[in-house]
Amino acid sequence: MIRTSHRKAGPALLAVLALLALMLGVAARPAYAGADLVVNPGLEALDANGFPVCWEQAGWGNGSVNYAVTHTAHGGGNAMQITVSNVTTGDRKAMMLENPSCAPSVTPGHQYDLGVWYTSTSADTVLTAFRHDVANGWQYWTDLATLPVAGAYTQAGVRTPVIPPNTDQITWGVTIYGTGTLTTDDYSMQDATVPATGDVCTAGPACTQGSWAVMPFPNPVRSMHAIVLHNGKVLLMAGSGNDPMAFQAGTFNSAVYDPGTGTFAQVPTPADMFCSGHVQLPDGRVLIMGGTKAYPAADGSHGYEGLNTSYVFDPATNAYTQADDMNDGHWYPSATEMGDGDIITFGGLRGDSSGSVTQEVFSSSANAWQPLNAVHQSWNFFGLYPSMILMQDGRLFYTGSHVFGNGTAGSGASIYDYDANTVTDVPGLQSKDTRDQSMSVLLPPAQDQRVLTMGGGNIVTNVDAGRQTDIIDLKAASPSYTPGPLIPTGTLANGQPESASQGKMYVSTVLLPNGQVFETNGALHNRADPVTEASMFDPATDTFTPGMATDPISRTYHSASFLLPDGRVMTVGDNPGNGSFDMHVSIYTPPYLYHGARPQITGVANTMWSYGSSQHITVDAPIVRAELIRPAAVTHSSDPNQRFVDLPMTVHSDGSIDLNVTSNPNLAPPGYYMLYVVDAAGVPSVASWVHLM
Ligand SMILES: [Cu+2]
Repeated sequence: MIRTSHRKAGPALLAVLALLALMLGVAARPAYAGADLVVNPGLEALDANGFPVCWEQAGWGNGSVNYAVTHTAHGGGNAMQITVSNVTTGDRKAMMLENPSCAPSVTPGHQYDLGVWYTSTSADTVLTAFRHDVANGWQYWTDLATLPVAGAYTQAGVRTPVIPPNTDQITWGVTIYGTGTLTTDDYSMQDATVPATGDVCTAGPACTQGSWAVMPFPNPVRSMHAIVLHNGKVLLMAGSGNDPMAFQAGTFNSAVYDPGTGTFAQVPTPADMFCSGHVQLPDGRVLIMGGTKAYPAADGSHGYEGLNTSYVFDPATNAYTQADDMNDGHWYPSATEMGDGDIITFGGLRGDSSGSVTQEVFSSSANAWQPLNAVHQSWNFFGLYPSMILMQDGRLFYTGSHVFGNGTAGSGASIYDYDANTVTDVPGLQSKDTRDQSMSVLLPPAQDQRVLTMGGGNIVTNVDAGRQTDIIDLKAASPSYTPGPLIPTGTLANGQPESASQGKMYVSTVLLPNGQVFETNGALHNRADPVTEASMFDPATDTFTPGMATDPISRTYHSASFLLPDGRVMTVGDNPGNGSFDMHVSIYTPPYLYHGARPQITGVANTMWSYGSSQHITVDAPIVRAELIRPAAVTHSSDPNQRFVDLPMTVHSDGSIDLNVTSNPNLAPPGYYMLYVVDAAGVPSVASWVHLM
């Protein structure tokens, strides 16, 4: 270990090294490879107060804490010790000082291997990183690994995610948030960037735009609901399929599609699950709540009415079984899994077709909906299919995306705190009354806690759908939307380009395993005027790349797009105003599948994953990223559970990898996930399924 070479290395030397690396190009071995970028890594240099130079004591909360320099070191004479007792809130850490001469300099796009020797009597520790944004200063970046209890000195190592743009320095350290003693020593940080392989794409436009194929077999059901199952198949639910004749006849449909064989298995469907809510339970079964009790009466005496019934679909048997009833009817309810595995449901229309303000909670452990008096009630009407996204602190973000008409009162977006039972308006959503059938998505990685809301119209006023997008950072103390880039304009059915003010409703977004967000589908007006346009949104730069290949089939109302385990995107549905339903299945092959051999996950030591654990996998080629992507459960452009959770890596000398699983279930609610690895060219593996509990 180079113990002192960087102690005097100020910004100037680091800048020279960085410049040298730039001149050599990223493809060259970085000039400082192998050098330890940590200043005073062995903690041997002490300041006037006897604390290690370039290190600081940080943290918040109650309890008592003692920082000390101990001579029971791993190497040399000093180590840092933090002893914590009687803590109920907060955390403590010894961090690198956030100043230009102490914080390690980094290059955006590179990855770094971090190491630290430690002993710990507490399981409540986490290696935490902060980044310096050249525009906005120091900010929390991400948690990287939980350190297991260790009685003797143990080395923890983790590879950072790719350094985000506009980052010039990072700091990191080990946080302790429970009772115990943590001792650390001999920190290390090395640039681990591997040269990118050459571009081998020979597929012409598909190299940059991807390509679409319309499958030779039709969808057997008018599916407006699509749920990816942990056996890799897709549950397509129609119920009556928005067909009043089928409803009258009691003809309800669903089918399970096998992407491997292109075959469909019809599933007996006991109720009209048209316009129900749905979400995967922690054990991989699918909970379905509500649906259609009645279509509007011909005499106008009532509108759509919501069922209060609920069913569970089991992928092992391809069958529905009835669960107990909810407290209220819900037609177009939301369904969000919470960190404890319970499901919370909001909104929709009741059995008498009025709006439901009854919040419902399904206890996954009790396998039952909870009685009304056991559920906090805000008595707030969140609307129809309100997009409710779980935040890392357990609160819910209502993004403003919804179905039918105007936004909610106030700013049109809010945060609901279930425990405190408070609803707080969130400012900044543009044109909240034209976000009908917009799309919201938690951007990759979930650790960044940023949500993108895009497009939308209004089926009542039927104004042109807009191009507006809004982005929010939910880590902020008082989160507020800010305008994002405009959705690229597309082409209307008559071949005319959209005007500069025309955008889309019925937008779909799909989180891809390379960390990009594919945007497709949409129309200018209520069930009319499809827009041909697809783009790629990059969360690292908040920009759209327009001109992706477009689906040969128009996809508007009641369409859905979602990620298949093999890394392709499946698209179904379209239900225009004439009442027809498109039965074609389209598959999008993203550009990354034209760029050479895919890395393969050759082994997953254990497919049952626990929070805060480290999971061993083997791969057949060097990789730069690994993540969990939650399988889709989408309807009406809405999948509030869609998320991409980074798995910081520890790479061993034999090429095998340990993946560090977040300790926070709110970042990755329990259930089955698709595990992907991605190589330096951005090419992902096929997913392996893991069960996080
Ligand atoms: Cu609908």
